[in-house]
Amino acid sequence: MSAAFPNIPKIQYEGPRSKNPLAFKHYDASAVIEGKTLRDHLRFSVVYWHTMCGQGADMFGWGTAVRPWEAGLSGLDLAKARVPVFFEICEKLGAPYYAFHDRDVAPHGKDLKQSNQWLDTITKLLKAQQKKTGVKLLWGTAQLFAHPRYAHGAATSCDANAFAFGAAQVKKALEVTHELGGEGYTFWGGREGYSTLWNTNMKRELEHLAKFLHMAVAYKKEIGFKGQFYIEPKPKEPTKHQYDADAAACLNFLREYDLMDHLKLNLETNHATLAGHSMHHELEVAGAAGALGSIDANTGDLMLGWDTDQFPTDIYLTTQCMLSILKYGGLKTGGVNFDAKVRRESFEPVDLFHAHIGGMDAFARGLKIAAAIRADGRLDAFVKNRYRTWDSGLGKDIEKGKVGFAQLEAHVLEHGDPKLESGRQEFLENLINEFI
Ligand code: XUL
Ligand code: CO
Repeated sequence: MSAAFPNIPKIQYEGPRSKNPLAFKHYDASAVIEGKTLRDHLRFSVVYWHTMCGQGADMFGWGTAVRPWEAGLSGLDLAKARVPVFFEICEKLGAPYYAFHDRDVAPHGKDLKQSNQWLDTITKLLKAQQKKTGVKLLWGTAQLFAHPRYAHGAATSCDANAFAFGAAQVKKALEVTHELGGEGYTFWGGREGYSTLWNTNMKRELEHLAKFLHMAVAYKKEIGFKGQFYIEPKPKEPTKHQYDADAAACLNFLREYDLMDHLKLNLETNHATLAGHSMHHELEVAGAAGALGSIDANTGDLMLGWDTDQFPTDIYLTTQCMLSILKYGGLKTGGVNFDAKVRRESFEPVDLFHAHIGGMDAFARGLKIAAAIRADGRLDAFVKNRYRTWDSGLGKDIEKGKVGFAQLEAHVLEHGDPKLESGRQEFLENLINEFI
């Protein structure tokens, strides 16, 4: 094991009374809930781009992060030095998975050939570390947004040559993800959107995006990659309007272009709130469509209107996430992937541990609370009862398609107004608070 964190031991579960900041208070990986260990429910994943590459820079200032293992290194040497440190973090946290972009693990080369060679070099190191630590790849992805060639987007670029470059990059990223035994592959729009409609042919761009994804589906088959494809909704940033704006927009796009069988959604909290939704809403939209795949676990700051990618610590949020996830049968190929970064002011290496421990504990609590709410049964019973007029008689006939407008009119003429009941929002909020 590398010595990047000689003073940080493997993080242990010490229970809710522990005052040790480097211990889990709630995440007991081997404890069992609803017949499954917490480890298998939550499938925690650490991201390479924030945890390893994040420097704490923002638009007003350069990086603040103190990362002793990076001293004096750059380019491929820096990329090599980061690999064992990253796996040390995952292993000490007991996180079973990780996720990366091609260009976080290896640098941009002078051309595609060199970039691919460097990626191959790093892939070997990643593979060796996976073997050594047992940490597995949740999903891979390609970074199609940082380089100037993607100024107009990649799959939705006005320039077919940029589209081609993006495709070549995804081809390689798929190969590498396959090589590393990745359980999935994520498409996030990057710059797939527009900044002004004056210069944009939206219909053409959407068709190109669909073409791009169909090519990826074909290539996946060609190389025998069995992992799950995900699309990650985000409404804005960096473009004014991203095409994969929210769960509903993604589902509509997938249906329109015959891609529903091939992609599920990877939902991210901060993206949901930027879209004017709660994460709970997005999870329910995806779940109802049978397309809930994975989550990028983070949170925004509601006082700030951008993607702050903070670690999730709000127990209401994690409870809502876990209620929806349990309701739709749990995460299968997906995981709770911390697409989150420490604050610019939290520049010491140990902050990376505090951040992940907090997120893991918050999700463990959310899971326990969600399971307790389900075991109690009052919430489910309330919702079931609320819809009881659909379980028999008229409601059942409507659901079964047995009646039309004429019969419904006859029903109203005979029975008059419905006798509605309260939605009991406050009662239910109090009920949830019994468990938090
Ligand atoms: C950007 C974002 C990405 C994706 C992967 O907001 O969430 O990091 O998760 O490209
Ligand atoms: Co994300």
